[in-house]
Amino acid sequence: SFYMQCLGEEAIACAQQHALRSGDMHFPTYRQQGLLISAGYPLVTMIDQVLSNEADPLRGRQLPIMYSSKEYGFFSISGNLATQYIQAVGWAMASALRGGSEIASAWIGEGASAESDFHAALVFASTYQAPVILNIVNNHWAISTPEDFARGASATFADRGYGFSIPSIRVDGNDYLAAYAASQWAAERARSNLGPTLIEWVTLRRGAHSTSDDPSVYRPADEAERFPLGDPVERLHQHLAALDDGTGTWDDRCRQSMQAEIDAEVEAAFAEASSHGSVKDGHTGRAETMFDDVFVEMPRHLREQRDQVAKLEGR
Ligand SMILES: Cc1ncc(C[n+]2csc(CCOP(=O)(O)OP(=O)(O)O)c2C)c(N)n1
Repeated sequence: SFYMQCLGEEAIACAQQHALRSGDMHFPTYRQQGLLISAGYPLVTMIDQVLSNEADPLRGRQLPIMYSSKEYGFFSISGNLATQYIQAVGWAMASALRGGSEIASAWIGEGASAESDFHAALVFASTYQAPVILNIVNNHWAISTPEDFARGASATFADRGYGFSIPSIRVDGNDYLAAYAASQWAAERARSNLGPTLIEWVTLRRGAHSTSDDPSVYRPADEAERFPLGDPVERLHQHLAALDDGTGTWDDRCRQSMQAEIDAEVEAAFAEASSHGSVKDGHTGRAETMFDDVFVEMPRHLREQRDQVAKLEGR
């Protein structure tokens, strides 16, 4: 029913996932599905949620693309943007207070960085030297609003960190190796008690904002071709091809066969998830499950309502 792509910004989340460890926690927006995919979270389960079928792990309580997996270090996505920042900083402060080595990673788009939660989070991150990575994904668009609107008088989004004495850098987000190296550096700083690091990732949203958006009405059709940082997948291919010493470790043939393998994997995952049904054919979670997981001990009146729903549905 609804989907949001990360086309053109895949390198950032995919690379950062490999710089963090099990036990760390990401506080993502809807545009970091790469964190889950590169951590090996099952594609079938992601598609189950997109189809809102009976196997949806969140049982229809979230928007289709708002995943949640504590086990994979992926905090439940909130539709209220910028909340991720204060939650991540609070989580990182708690980790430090416990004497733990786990770090947090906060995610925000450049548009949402104009929210007051962003600035409140930076005050606390700086004051308490919280072990957190503060990611700003500057993909140049906040739906139809260009990035310079949210940036205002600042030269860059990274500049915002300096006012809080937070080390802040701007990184080519379409270079997978740079995304990995910068993430590793920031993670290492957090783990060594050197506090927060702010990273502005420069990239481009190549697709629509969401399936409800039509970018052709507000931006040029050839923007992606003209973007100087290119495409992250193409650039990773070029990095790998440059390492090939003629023995065929990575060339166009390898790329084609890997592409075919991945296409087949996605198609198979889609077929498997579709076999669990979808919201369209009525194979959704049972209505009475809406009462589960809310109270440790469910109050009597809710137990009664749950039983009434089950009865109405013939169970
Ligand atoms: C607090 C809040 N305000 C407004 C919205 C509506 N909204 C959803 S996405 C979006 C644009 C966000 O742009 P940006 O932060 O640049 O992230 P991007 O979508 O480009 O990844 C807006 C305004 C929201 N979800 N939450």
